[in-house]
Amino acid sequence: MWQQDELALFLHFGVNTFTDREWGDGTEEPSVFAPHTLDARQWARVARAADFRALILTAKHHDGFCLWPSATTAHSVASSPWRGGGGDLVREFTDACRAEGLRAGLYLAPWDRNAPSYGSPGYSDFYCDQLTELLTRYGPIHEVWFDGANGEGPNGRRQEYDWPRYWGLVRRLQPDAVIFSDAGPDVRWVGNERGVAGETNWSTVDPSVVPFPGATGERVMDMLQRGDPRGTVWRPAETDVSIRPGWFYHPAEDGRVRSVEDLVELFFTSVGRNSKLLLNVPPTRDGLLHSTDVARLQGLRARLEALFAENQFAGVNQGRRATVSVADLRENIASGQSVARYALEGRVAGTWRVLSRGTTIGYRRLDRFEPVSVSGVRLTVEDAVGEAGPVRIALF
Ligand code: FUL
Repeated sequence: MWQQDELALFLHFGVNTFTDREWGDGTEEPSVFAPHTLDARQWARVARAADFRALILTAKHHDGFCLWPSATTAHSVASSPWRGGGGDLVREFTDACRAEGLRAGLYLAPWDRNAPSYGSPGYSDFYCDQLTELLTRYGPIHEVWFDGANGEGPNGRRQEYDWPRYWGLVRRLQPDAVIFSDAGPDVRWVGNERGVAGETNWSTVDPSVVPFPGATGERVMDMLQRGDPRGTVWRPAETDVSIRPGWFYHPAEDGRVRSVEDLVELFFTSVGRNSKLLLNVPPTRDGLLHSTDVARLQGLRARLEALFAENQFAGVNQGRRATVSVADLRENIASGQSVARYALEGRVAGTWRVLSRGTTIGYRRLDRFEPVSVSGVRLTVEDAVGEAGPVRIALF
């Protein structure tokens, strides 16, 4: 289900939105947080209209400012002028998601540049208390997003994160939540923030190569990007990327929102490569998604609907001709992933011609080629791990 959702919306929002920064340093006055016309329903409505199925909000970023009234710190919306200090954005967000029939997810940065305890064992207690609030007050949380970033806190110390404890807590409080972090345990990072999954992308990984979130090195990045067919655990890749240059809203970037063509390209390099796309669309200082971003999301939806309007596969294989330029291939991932190399051929003027070649398929593989008139199509699995099951083919 997580992967079938295909599209999720990432919302970076907080004090950075008002200070025009990407990483706050934790000294921001809560008074800067004043999104006067904030409407989380608008976020969810826009997401739903664009066919996104889930949303993930930065409940706390590295600046430590909490978007909910946390008992763990005064550094939160409760100390801000928003809703007279009585607001709870996590509540408004989760309510809005549910009202629109969408799944709600939360990001809680472990790296906290405000918490005085950061860099000492006590911080893990503090962090777990925050997680507990988020996972017990707001109903079902679909995904918990753990950022591996591990910088210095207010007293110059780094924190040793206790991942098994954090993940264990999520398991206990929200057993159905999907846990994201660099290396899993449930879903993995795709290894870059450019929106590009590996051409070869296995949903399985070797966990020993990525021993902890934030681990770096060529082998680690390669494992995140491509997975491993001999991998022992199922951890499909999530592709997180922003619709703007930054993760947070900056007025100076209003002219640099990704074009519809660019978003379609992202769809092909993420969803079309066996990955889920987590697209960041940051709310503005008004607390709304910007009209340009909204128009681009609508444009993406319209383009995808037009592109995938009518599957030509059955028709051409029963003798009709059709001009096609996109192939949509799918394995039944309920029984795993096995195709390691394939060739897709079309019957063109009586002879078989290769339309596309590739390695992995997985949940979904999208290939584009020059428009060609075909009267039949066939797929050859040239290499597989174990026994390859049936591959569903659609042509557009
Ligand atoms: C990174 C963070 O440092 C960025 O600010 C952003 O939140 C991105 C999604 O993850 O690790």
